[in-house]
Amino acid sequence: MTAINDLVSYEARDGVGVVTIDSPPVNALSQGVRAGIKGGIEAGVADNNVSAIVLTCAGRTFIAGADITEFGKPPTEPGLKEVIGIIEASNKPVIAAIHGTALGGGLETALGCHYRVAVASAKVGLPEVKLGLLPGAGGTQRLPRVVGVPIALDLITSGEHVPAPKAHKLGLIDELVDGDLVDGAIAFAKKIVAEGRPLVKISDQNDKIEEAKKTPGLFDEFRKKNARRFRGFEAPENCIKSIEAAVNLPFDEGLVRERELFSELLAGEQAKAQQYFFFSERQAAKIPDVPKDTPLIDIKSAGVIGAGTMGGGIAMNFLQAGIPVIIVETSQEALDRGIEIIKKNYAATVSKGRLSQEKMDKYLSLLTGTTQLEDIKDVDIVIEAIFENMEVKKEIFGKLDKICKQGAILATNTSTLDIDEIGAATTRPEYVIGLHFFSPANVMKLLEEVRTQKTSASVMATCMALAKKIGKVPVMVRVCEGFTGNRMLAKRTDQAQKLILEGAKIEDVDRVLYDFGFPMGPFAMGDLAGNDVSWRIRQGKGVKSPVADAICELGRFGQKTGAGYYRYEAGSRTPQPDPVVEEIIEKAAKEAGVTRRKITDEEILKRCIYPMINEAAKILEEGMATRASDIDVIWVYGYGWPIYRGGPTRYADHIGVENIYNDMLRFKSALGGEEWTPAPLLEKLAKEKKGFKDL
Ligand code: T1G
Repeated sequence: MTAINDLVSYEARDGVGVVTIDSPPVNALSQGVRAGIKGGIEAGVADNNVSAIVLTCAGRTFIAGADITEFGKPPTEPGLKEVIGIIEASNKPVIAAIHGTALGGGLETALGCHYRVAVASAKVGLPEVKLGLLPGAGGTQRLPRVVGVPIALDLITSGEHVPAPKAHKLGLIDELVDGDLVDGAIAFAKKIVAEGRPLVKISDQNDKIEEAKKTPGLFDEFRKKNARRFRGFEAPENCIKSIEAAVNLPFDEGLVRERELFSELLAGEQAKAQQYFFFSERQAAKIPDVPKDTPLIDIKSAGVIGAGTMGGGIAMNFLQAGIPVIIVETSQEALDRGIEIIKKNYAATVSKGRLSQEKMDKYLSLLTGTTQLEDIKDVDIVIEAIFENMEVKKEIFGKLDKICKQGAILATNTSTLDIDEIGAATTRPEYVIGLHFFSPANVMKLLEEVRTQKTSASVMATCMALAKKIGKVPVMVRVCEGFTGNRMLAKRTDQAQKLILEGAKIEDVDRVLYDFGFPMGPFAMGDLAGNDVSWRIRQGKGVKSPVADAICELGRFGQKTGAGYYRYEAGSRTPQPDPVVEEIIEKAAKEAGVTRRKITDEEILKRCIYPMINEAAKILEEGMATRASDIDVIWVYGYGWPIYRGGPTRYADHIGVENIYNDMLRFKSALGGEEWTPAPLLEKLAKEKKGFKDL
């Protein structure tokens, strides 16, 4: 074994040169790794004792991509394209041996090899688009030459990971290896040498390119078909353009065009925001006062209390992770209804071809319904998802405390109530935690985890790990009114209500936030989620909201009643402005003595977003969230904040905290209202000309 450098080694084994990369955690293509690969390949080419070369990785995975931590720094030699060129130019076959995830530059490196083998558990993909980029080392030129342009368009603009068996069918992987990967790769190398198989250079293969030339309209059709999905993003369009270059230009010119389109994205704000978000999401998993090696509680079964919309969605997450669920309702009728909704949700996914009937049956086989609370006595975790009422919750937690085995975690899905108070209703407050799912609970990725003063480190560590297991992104916050997400949402909601009283049209407020990048504006969202949900919460707190209350008093709960802030034609979900609501608003404005006026889009946007940012500063000052970036993760995954803007605090830094501070003072003098008093932290950052990133 020869060390090429401290990250890459070379060894001749049985007539085959084996180049091994060992650069934890994911063998990312740092400068050292690139230099090591170059040296290793050159060693193999020069070694007269070998007739082929295998490129493989130690540790958990094949190369997982370029080293994202190097982005934004001056490029260093050798560049990845140069390294891939050396591999492809080798006069001996180079075989990539893939395990784990060959992603981005990792797959591009493998595509520069003459052959690729993989274990069945491996996955391959070009996820650069998720970082606001495109595959910048030949991926947009080579992948279409292997799988064809239509599939390459899907894979590159989605960034999805392709399991090795499917990649094998697509021709991306030449052979699936059973047993030891390197042994299998060496055997494969010897086989192709013995058979005299050619050095397959993907860059020379043009049949799939010629195929694409027969349907020139395919690119614009793809654009139209995905317009909604790509809305607001810059990277997908550049991905498409780069693949178009693969069809319209010779390979080498296509590489040049790819680099131009890549560089455009790399220099842009969206790529910086999405790369920031990539690390923010991973940072959120770390809780400063919960050591990495904190012992976890083994979660083998779950109980869900309440089979309503939230309870059913929560149960589905566990079923899909293979965790049996006992779901409890107060009556057989409510239980049957809840389980029927779960079945319908799965059946709908099966009918769309996104879930097999076999998997649906498997999930449902793990579900047990009961009206007897005692039946959950042996589960490892209970998630309560019942009516948002403190007395009801305290009563149920008192019962759970008596029924559930010692060591079981007792979680509540409450979105507004004090979890310290709920925990105090038990003799095990250290096992009580908030697991705040977002509706629809089986779809939204965010899981806002709420620690009380007493929640133990082990329970927190367990629930953070459990979140990942059930496909959620967890963020740990502390107990305050609305926790972190809804506490900030309340500020946006408050401003939206004031804006329509003061003269902004409902559809204008929604349009401005939709154009900002949210999936929908606050009024359309209310109509979708049901305006009665927040109405009941306001009633519980004795809080008035003139327009929102007025429409609910008319039974205008939204889409489910055919009318809310908008009206909906029968069978349609398209919001239509409704003169009835305009009259309600004008009447409320008159009663409130508000003089209505034209309000600009700019004012709408700033008044909806800046109070949220101000609230984020208060949340951080109070220690309710650990990091500014945690708040960004909450808003991207919980509320659809456009990921290409990074999140509220990232956006604040982009706009400039000082500018936000000054605008708040202007709104304060123009509109009055405590919401325009800058938080002390916001003022401090502004005065010091700093941002949330400097915290
Ligand atoms: N660069 C640097 N660090 C990375 C990294 C990368 N590409 N990928 C992961 N890490 C770190 C991560 O921050 C974490 O660090 C640790 O590895 C474990 O990651 C030229 C330009 C591979 C599927 O987009 O999708 O190639 O927190 O917690 O859940 O065209 O990481 O432990 O200190 O996510 O098991 C394209 C990104 C890059 C893949 C593993 N590649 N990574 O997931 O572990 S751009 C990607 C992932 C590119 C070329 C272009 C995942 C994973 P720490 P983790 P995981």
